[in-house]
Order: sequence, then structure tokens, then C-alpha cells
Amino acid sequence: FTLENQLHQAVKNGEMILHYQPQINIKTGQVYGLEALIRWKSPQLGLIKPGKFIPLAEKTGLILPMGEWVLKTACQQNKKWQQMGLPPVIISVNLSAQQLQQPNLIETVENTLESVGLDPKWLELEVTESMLMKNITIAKKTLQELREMGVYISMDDFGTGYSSLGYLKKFPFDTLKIDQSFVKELNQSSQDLHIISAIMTLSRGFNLRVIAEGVENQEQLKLLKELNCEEMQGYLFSRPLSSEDVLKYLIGFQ
Ligand code: G
Ligand code: G
Ligand code: MN
Ligand code: NA
Repeated sequence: FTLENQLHQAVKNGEMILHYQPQINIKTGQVYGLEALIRWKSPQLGLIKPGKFIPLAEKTGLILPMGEWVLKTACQQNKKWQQMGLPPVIISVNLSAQQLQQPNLIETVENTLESVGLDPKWLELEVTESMLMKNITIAKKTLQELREMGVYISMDDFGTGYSSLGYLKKFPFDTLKIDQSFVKELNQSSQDLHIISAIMTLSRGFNLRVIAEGVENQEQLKLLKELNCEEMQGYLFSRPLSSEDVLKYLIGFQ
């Protein structure tokens, strides 16, 4: 069996699972959202992270059924948590380049939300700059329509692409996710401080929410707070959790 074969079987056999990483608003102390992150639970190979199979799934087109499964599962799970009476959160789903190019993406999202019975305001879709670059006209139209539907759009890995600033003007984002690389070595004297400070200024001008990614320690938290960054995601708060562990986590937050 090639890895491609195994991957194909895995999707069919239901070996894909989602983990969810909390996004915290440190000002309100509430969980603002959860990012859905796919994992492959292979009986032979163990738990495999997406870096190992998403590129292959992209190449083979398998990313399309996989992406639909992710969207549906994440929305269903979010609906379930809401029905349990937990404080509602936004579920954040990573899109792939190919999904964004699909003319029927709007329909897929609309149908998924409808069949699950989830209000669009509890779904956020994450895109990266490199995905937008492939076809700017289609991407712009698609994102606009998704936004009109009431779904939030976030720019993932912000600051690492080639045209971050121009894209702020071109595309309708709600949220910027500051890439982990700027948070990683953040300290009192690092240049990253100035980069993040500039991102915060920009975000106010564009009326965007900002989430800092990869927050791992108290010093990063303190500096981000001083820069008025209110939302954070990272190991300091929680690793990506199984759906069972999210339940315990959310109950603990109430
Ligand atoms: O922990 P982490 O290894 O989960 O994620 C690695 C990368 O895989 C990240 O860049 C993330 O955006 C991507 N990723 C995680 N889940 C999904 C998914 O469901 N779909 C897509 N397209 N990418 C994902
Ligand atoms: O590319 P994207 O931002 O979608 O993917 C998020 C990735 O970052 C996932 O692989 C997730 O497991 C990982 N991640 C989340 N929090 C942290 C953290 O605090 N530190 C590090 N190093 N990685 C993190
Ligand atoms: Mn992401
Ligand atoms: Na990111």
C-alpha cells in the first residue's frame, strides 16, 4: 500500500478525527472559539498530524471530501455543545486552497449549516494568503459571499506571506491570526514586539479582531496584553483537545 492508498482508505473507514484548540479572550476570561484541527488516527501508524498528510490530500484531490467532512463534523460538534447548554463558541475551520477554488463552496457551507442547524455566526473559516493568491478574483467573490451569509473569515498565519498588507484592503476579513513565528521569540527587546504593535494598530484601522497564535508562556502573555491583544491561542492555555476533553474544559470554564 502506498501512503496515498492508505489515506484514501482512512477517509472511507472513518479514521479521521478532529481535535479542538481553545481561543481565549483574556479580557473577558471567556473561551471565544475553538480551532478544529484534523488528525489521522491510523490503526497501523498511530496518531498522524496534518502536516504529514494534508499536502498529499491536496495533491490527490482527497482534500475535497476530507474538507467537507471536517466542516460537517466541526459544525455538528459545535451544535452538540450548544444543545448541552454550554456557553456558545465560534468553531474555526481551516480551508484548503482547493476548497476555496471550488465554485460550490458557498453551497456546501450553506447546506452544511442548514442541515446541522447551526447559525452562521458560530462558524469561522480560516484562509491563508497563499490560498488567496491562486485566483484573487474567485477568492474575493467567494469570501464576500460567505461573509454575506454571516460566516466569519479569518486570515491565518498573518504576516508571513508576500502581500499581507495589500490583502487587508482587497479581502473582507473579520479576524487576523498573528503567526506563531512572531510570538515564539517575543520578549521585551525583540523586533517582534514592533511587528505585533504595528499589526495591532492596523487591526484597529481595519476594525479587525486579532488572535495571537502559539502563546506558550507568561512573558508572551504579558507583552501581548500590553499591546492590547485580547485574544490568544496556544499551549499556555491549552493544547488541541479531543471532543471529550473540550467538554470537560468548557464545563470547567462556566
Ligand atoms: O497541529 P497542527 O499540526 O494541527 O496543524 C498543522 C497544519 O495543518 C496547520 O497549518 C493547520 O492549518 C493545518 N490543518 C489542520 N487541520 C486542518 C483541516 O481540517 N484542513 C486543512 N485544510 N488544514 C488543516
Ligand atoms: O497553521 P495553523 O495556524 O492553522 O495551525 C496551528 C498549528 O499550531 C497546529 O499545528 C497547532 O497544533 C499548533 N500550535 C497551537 N498552539 C501552539 C503553541 O502554543 N506552540 C506551538 N509550537 N504550536 C502550537
Ligand atoms: Mn489555522
Ligand atoms: Na496560523
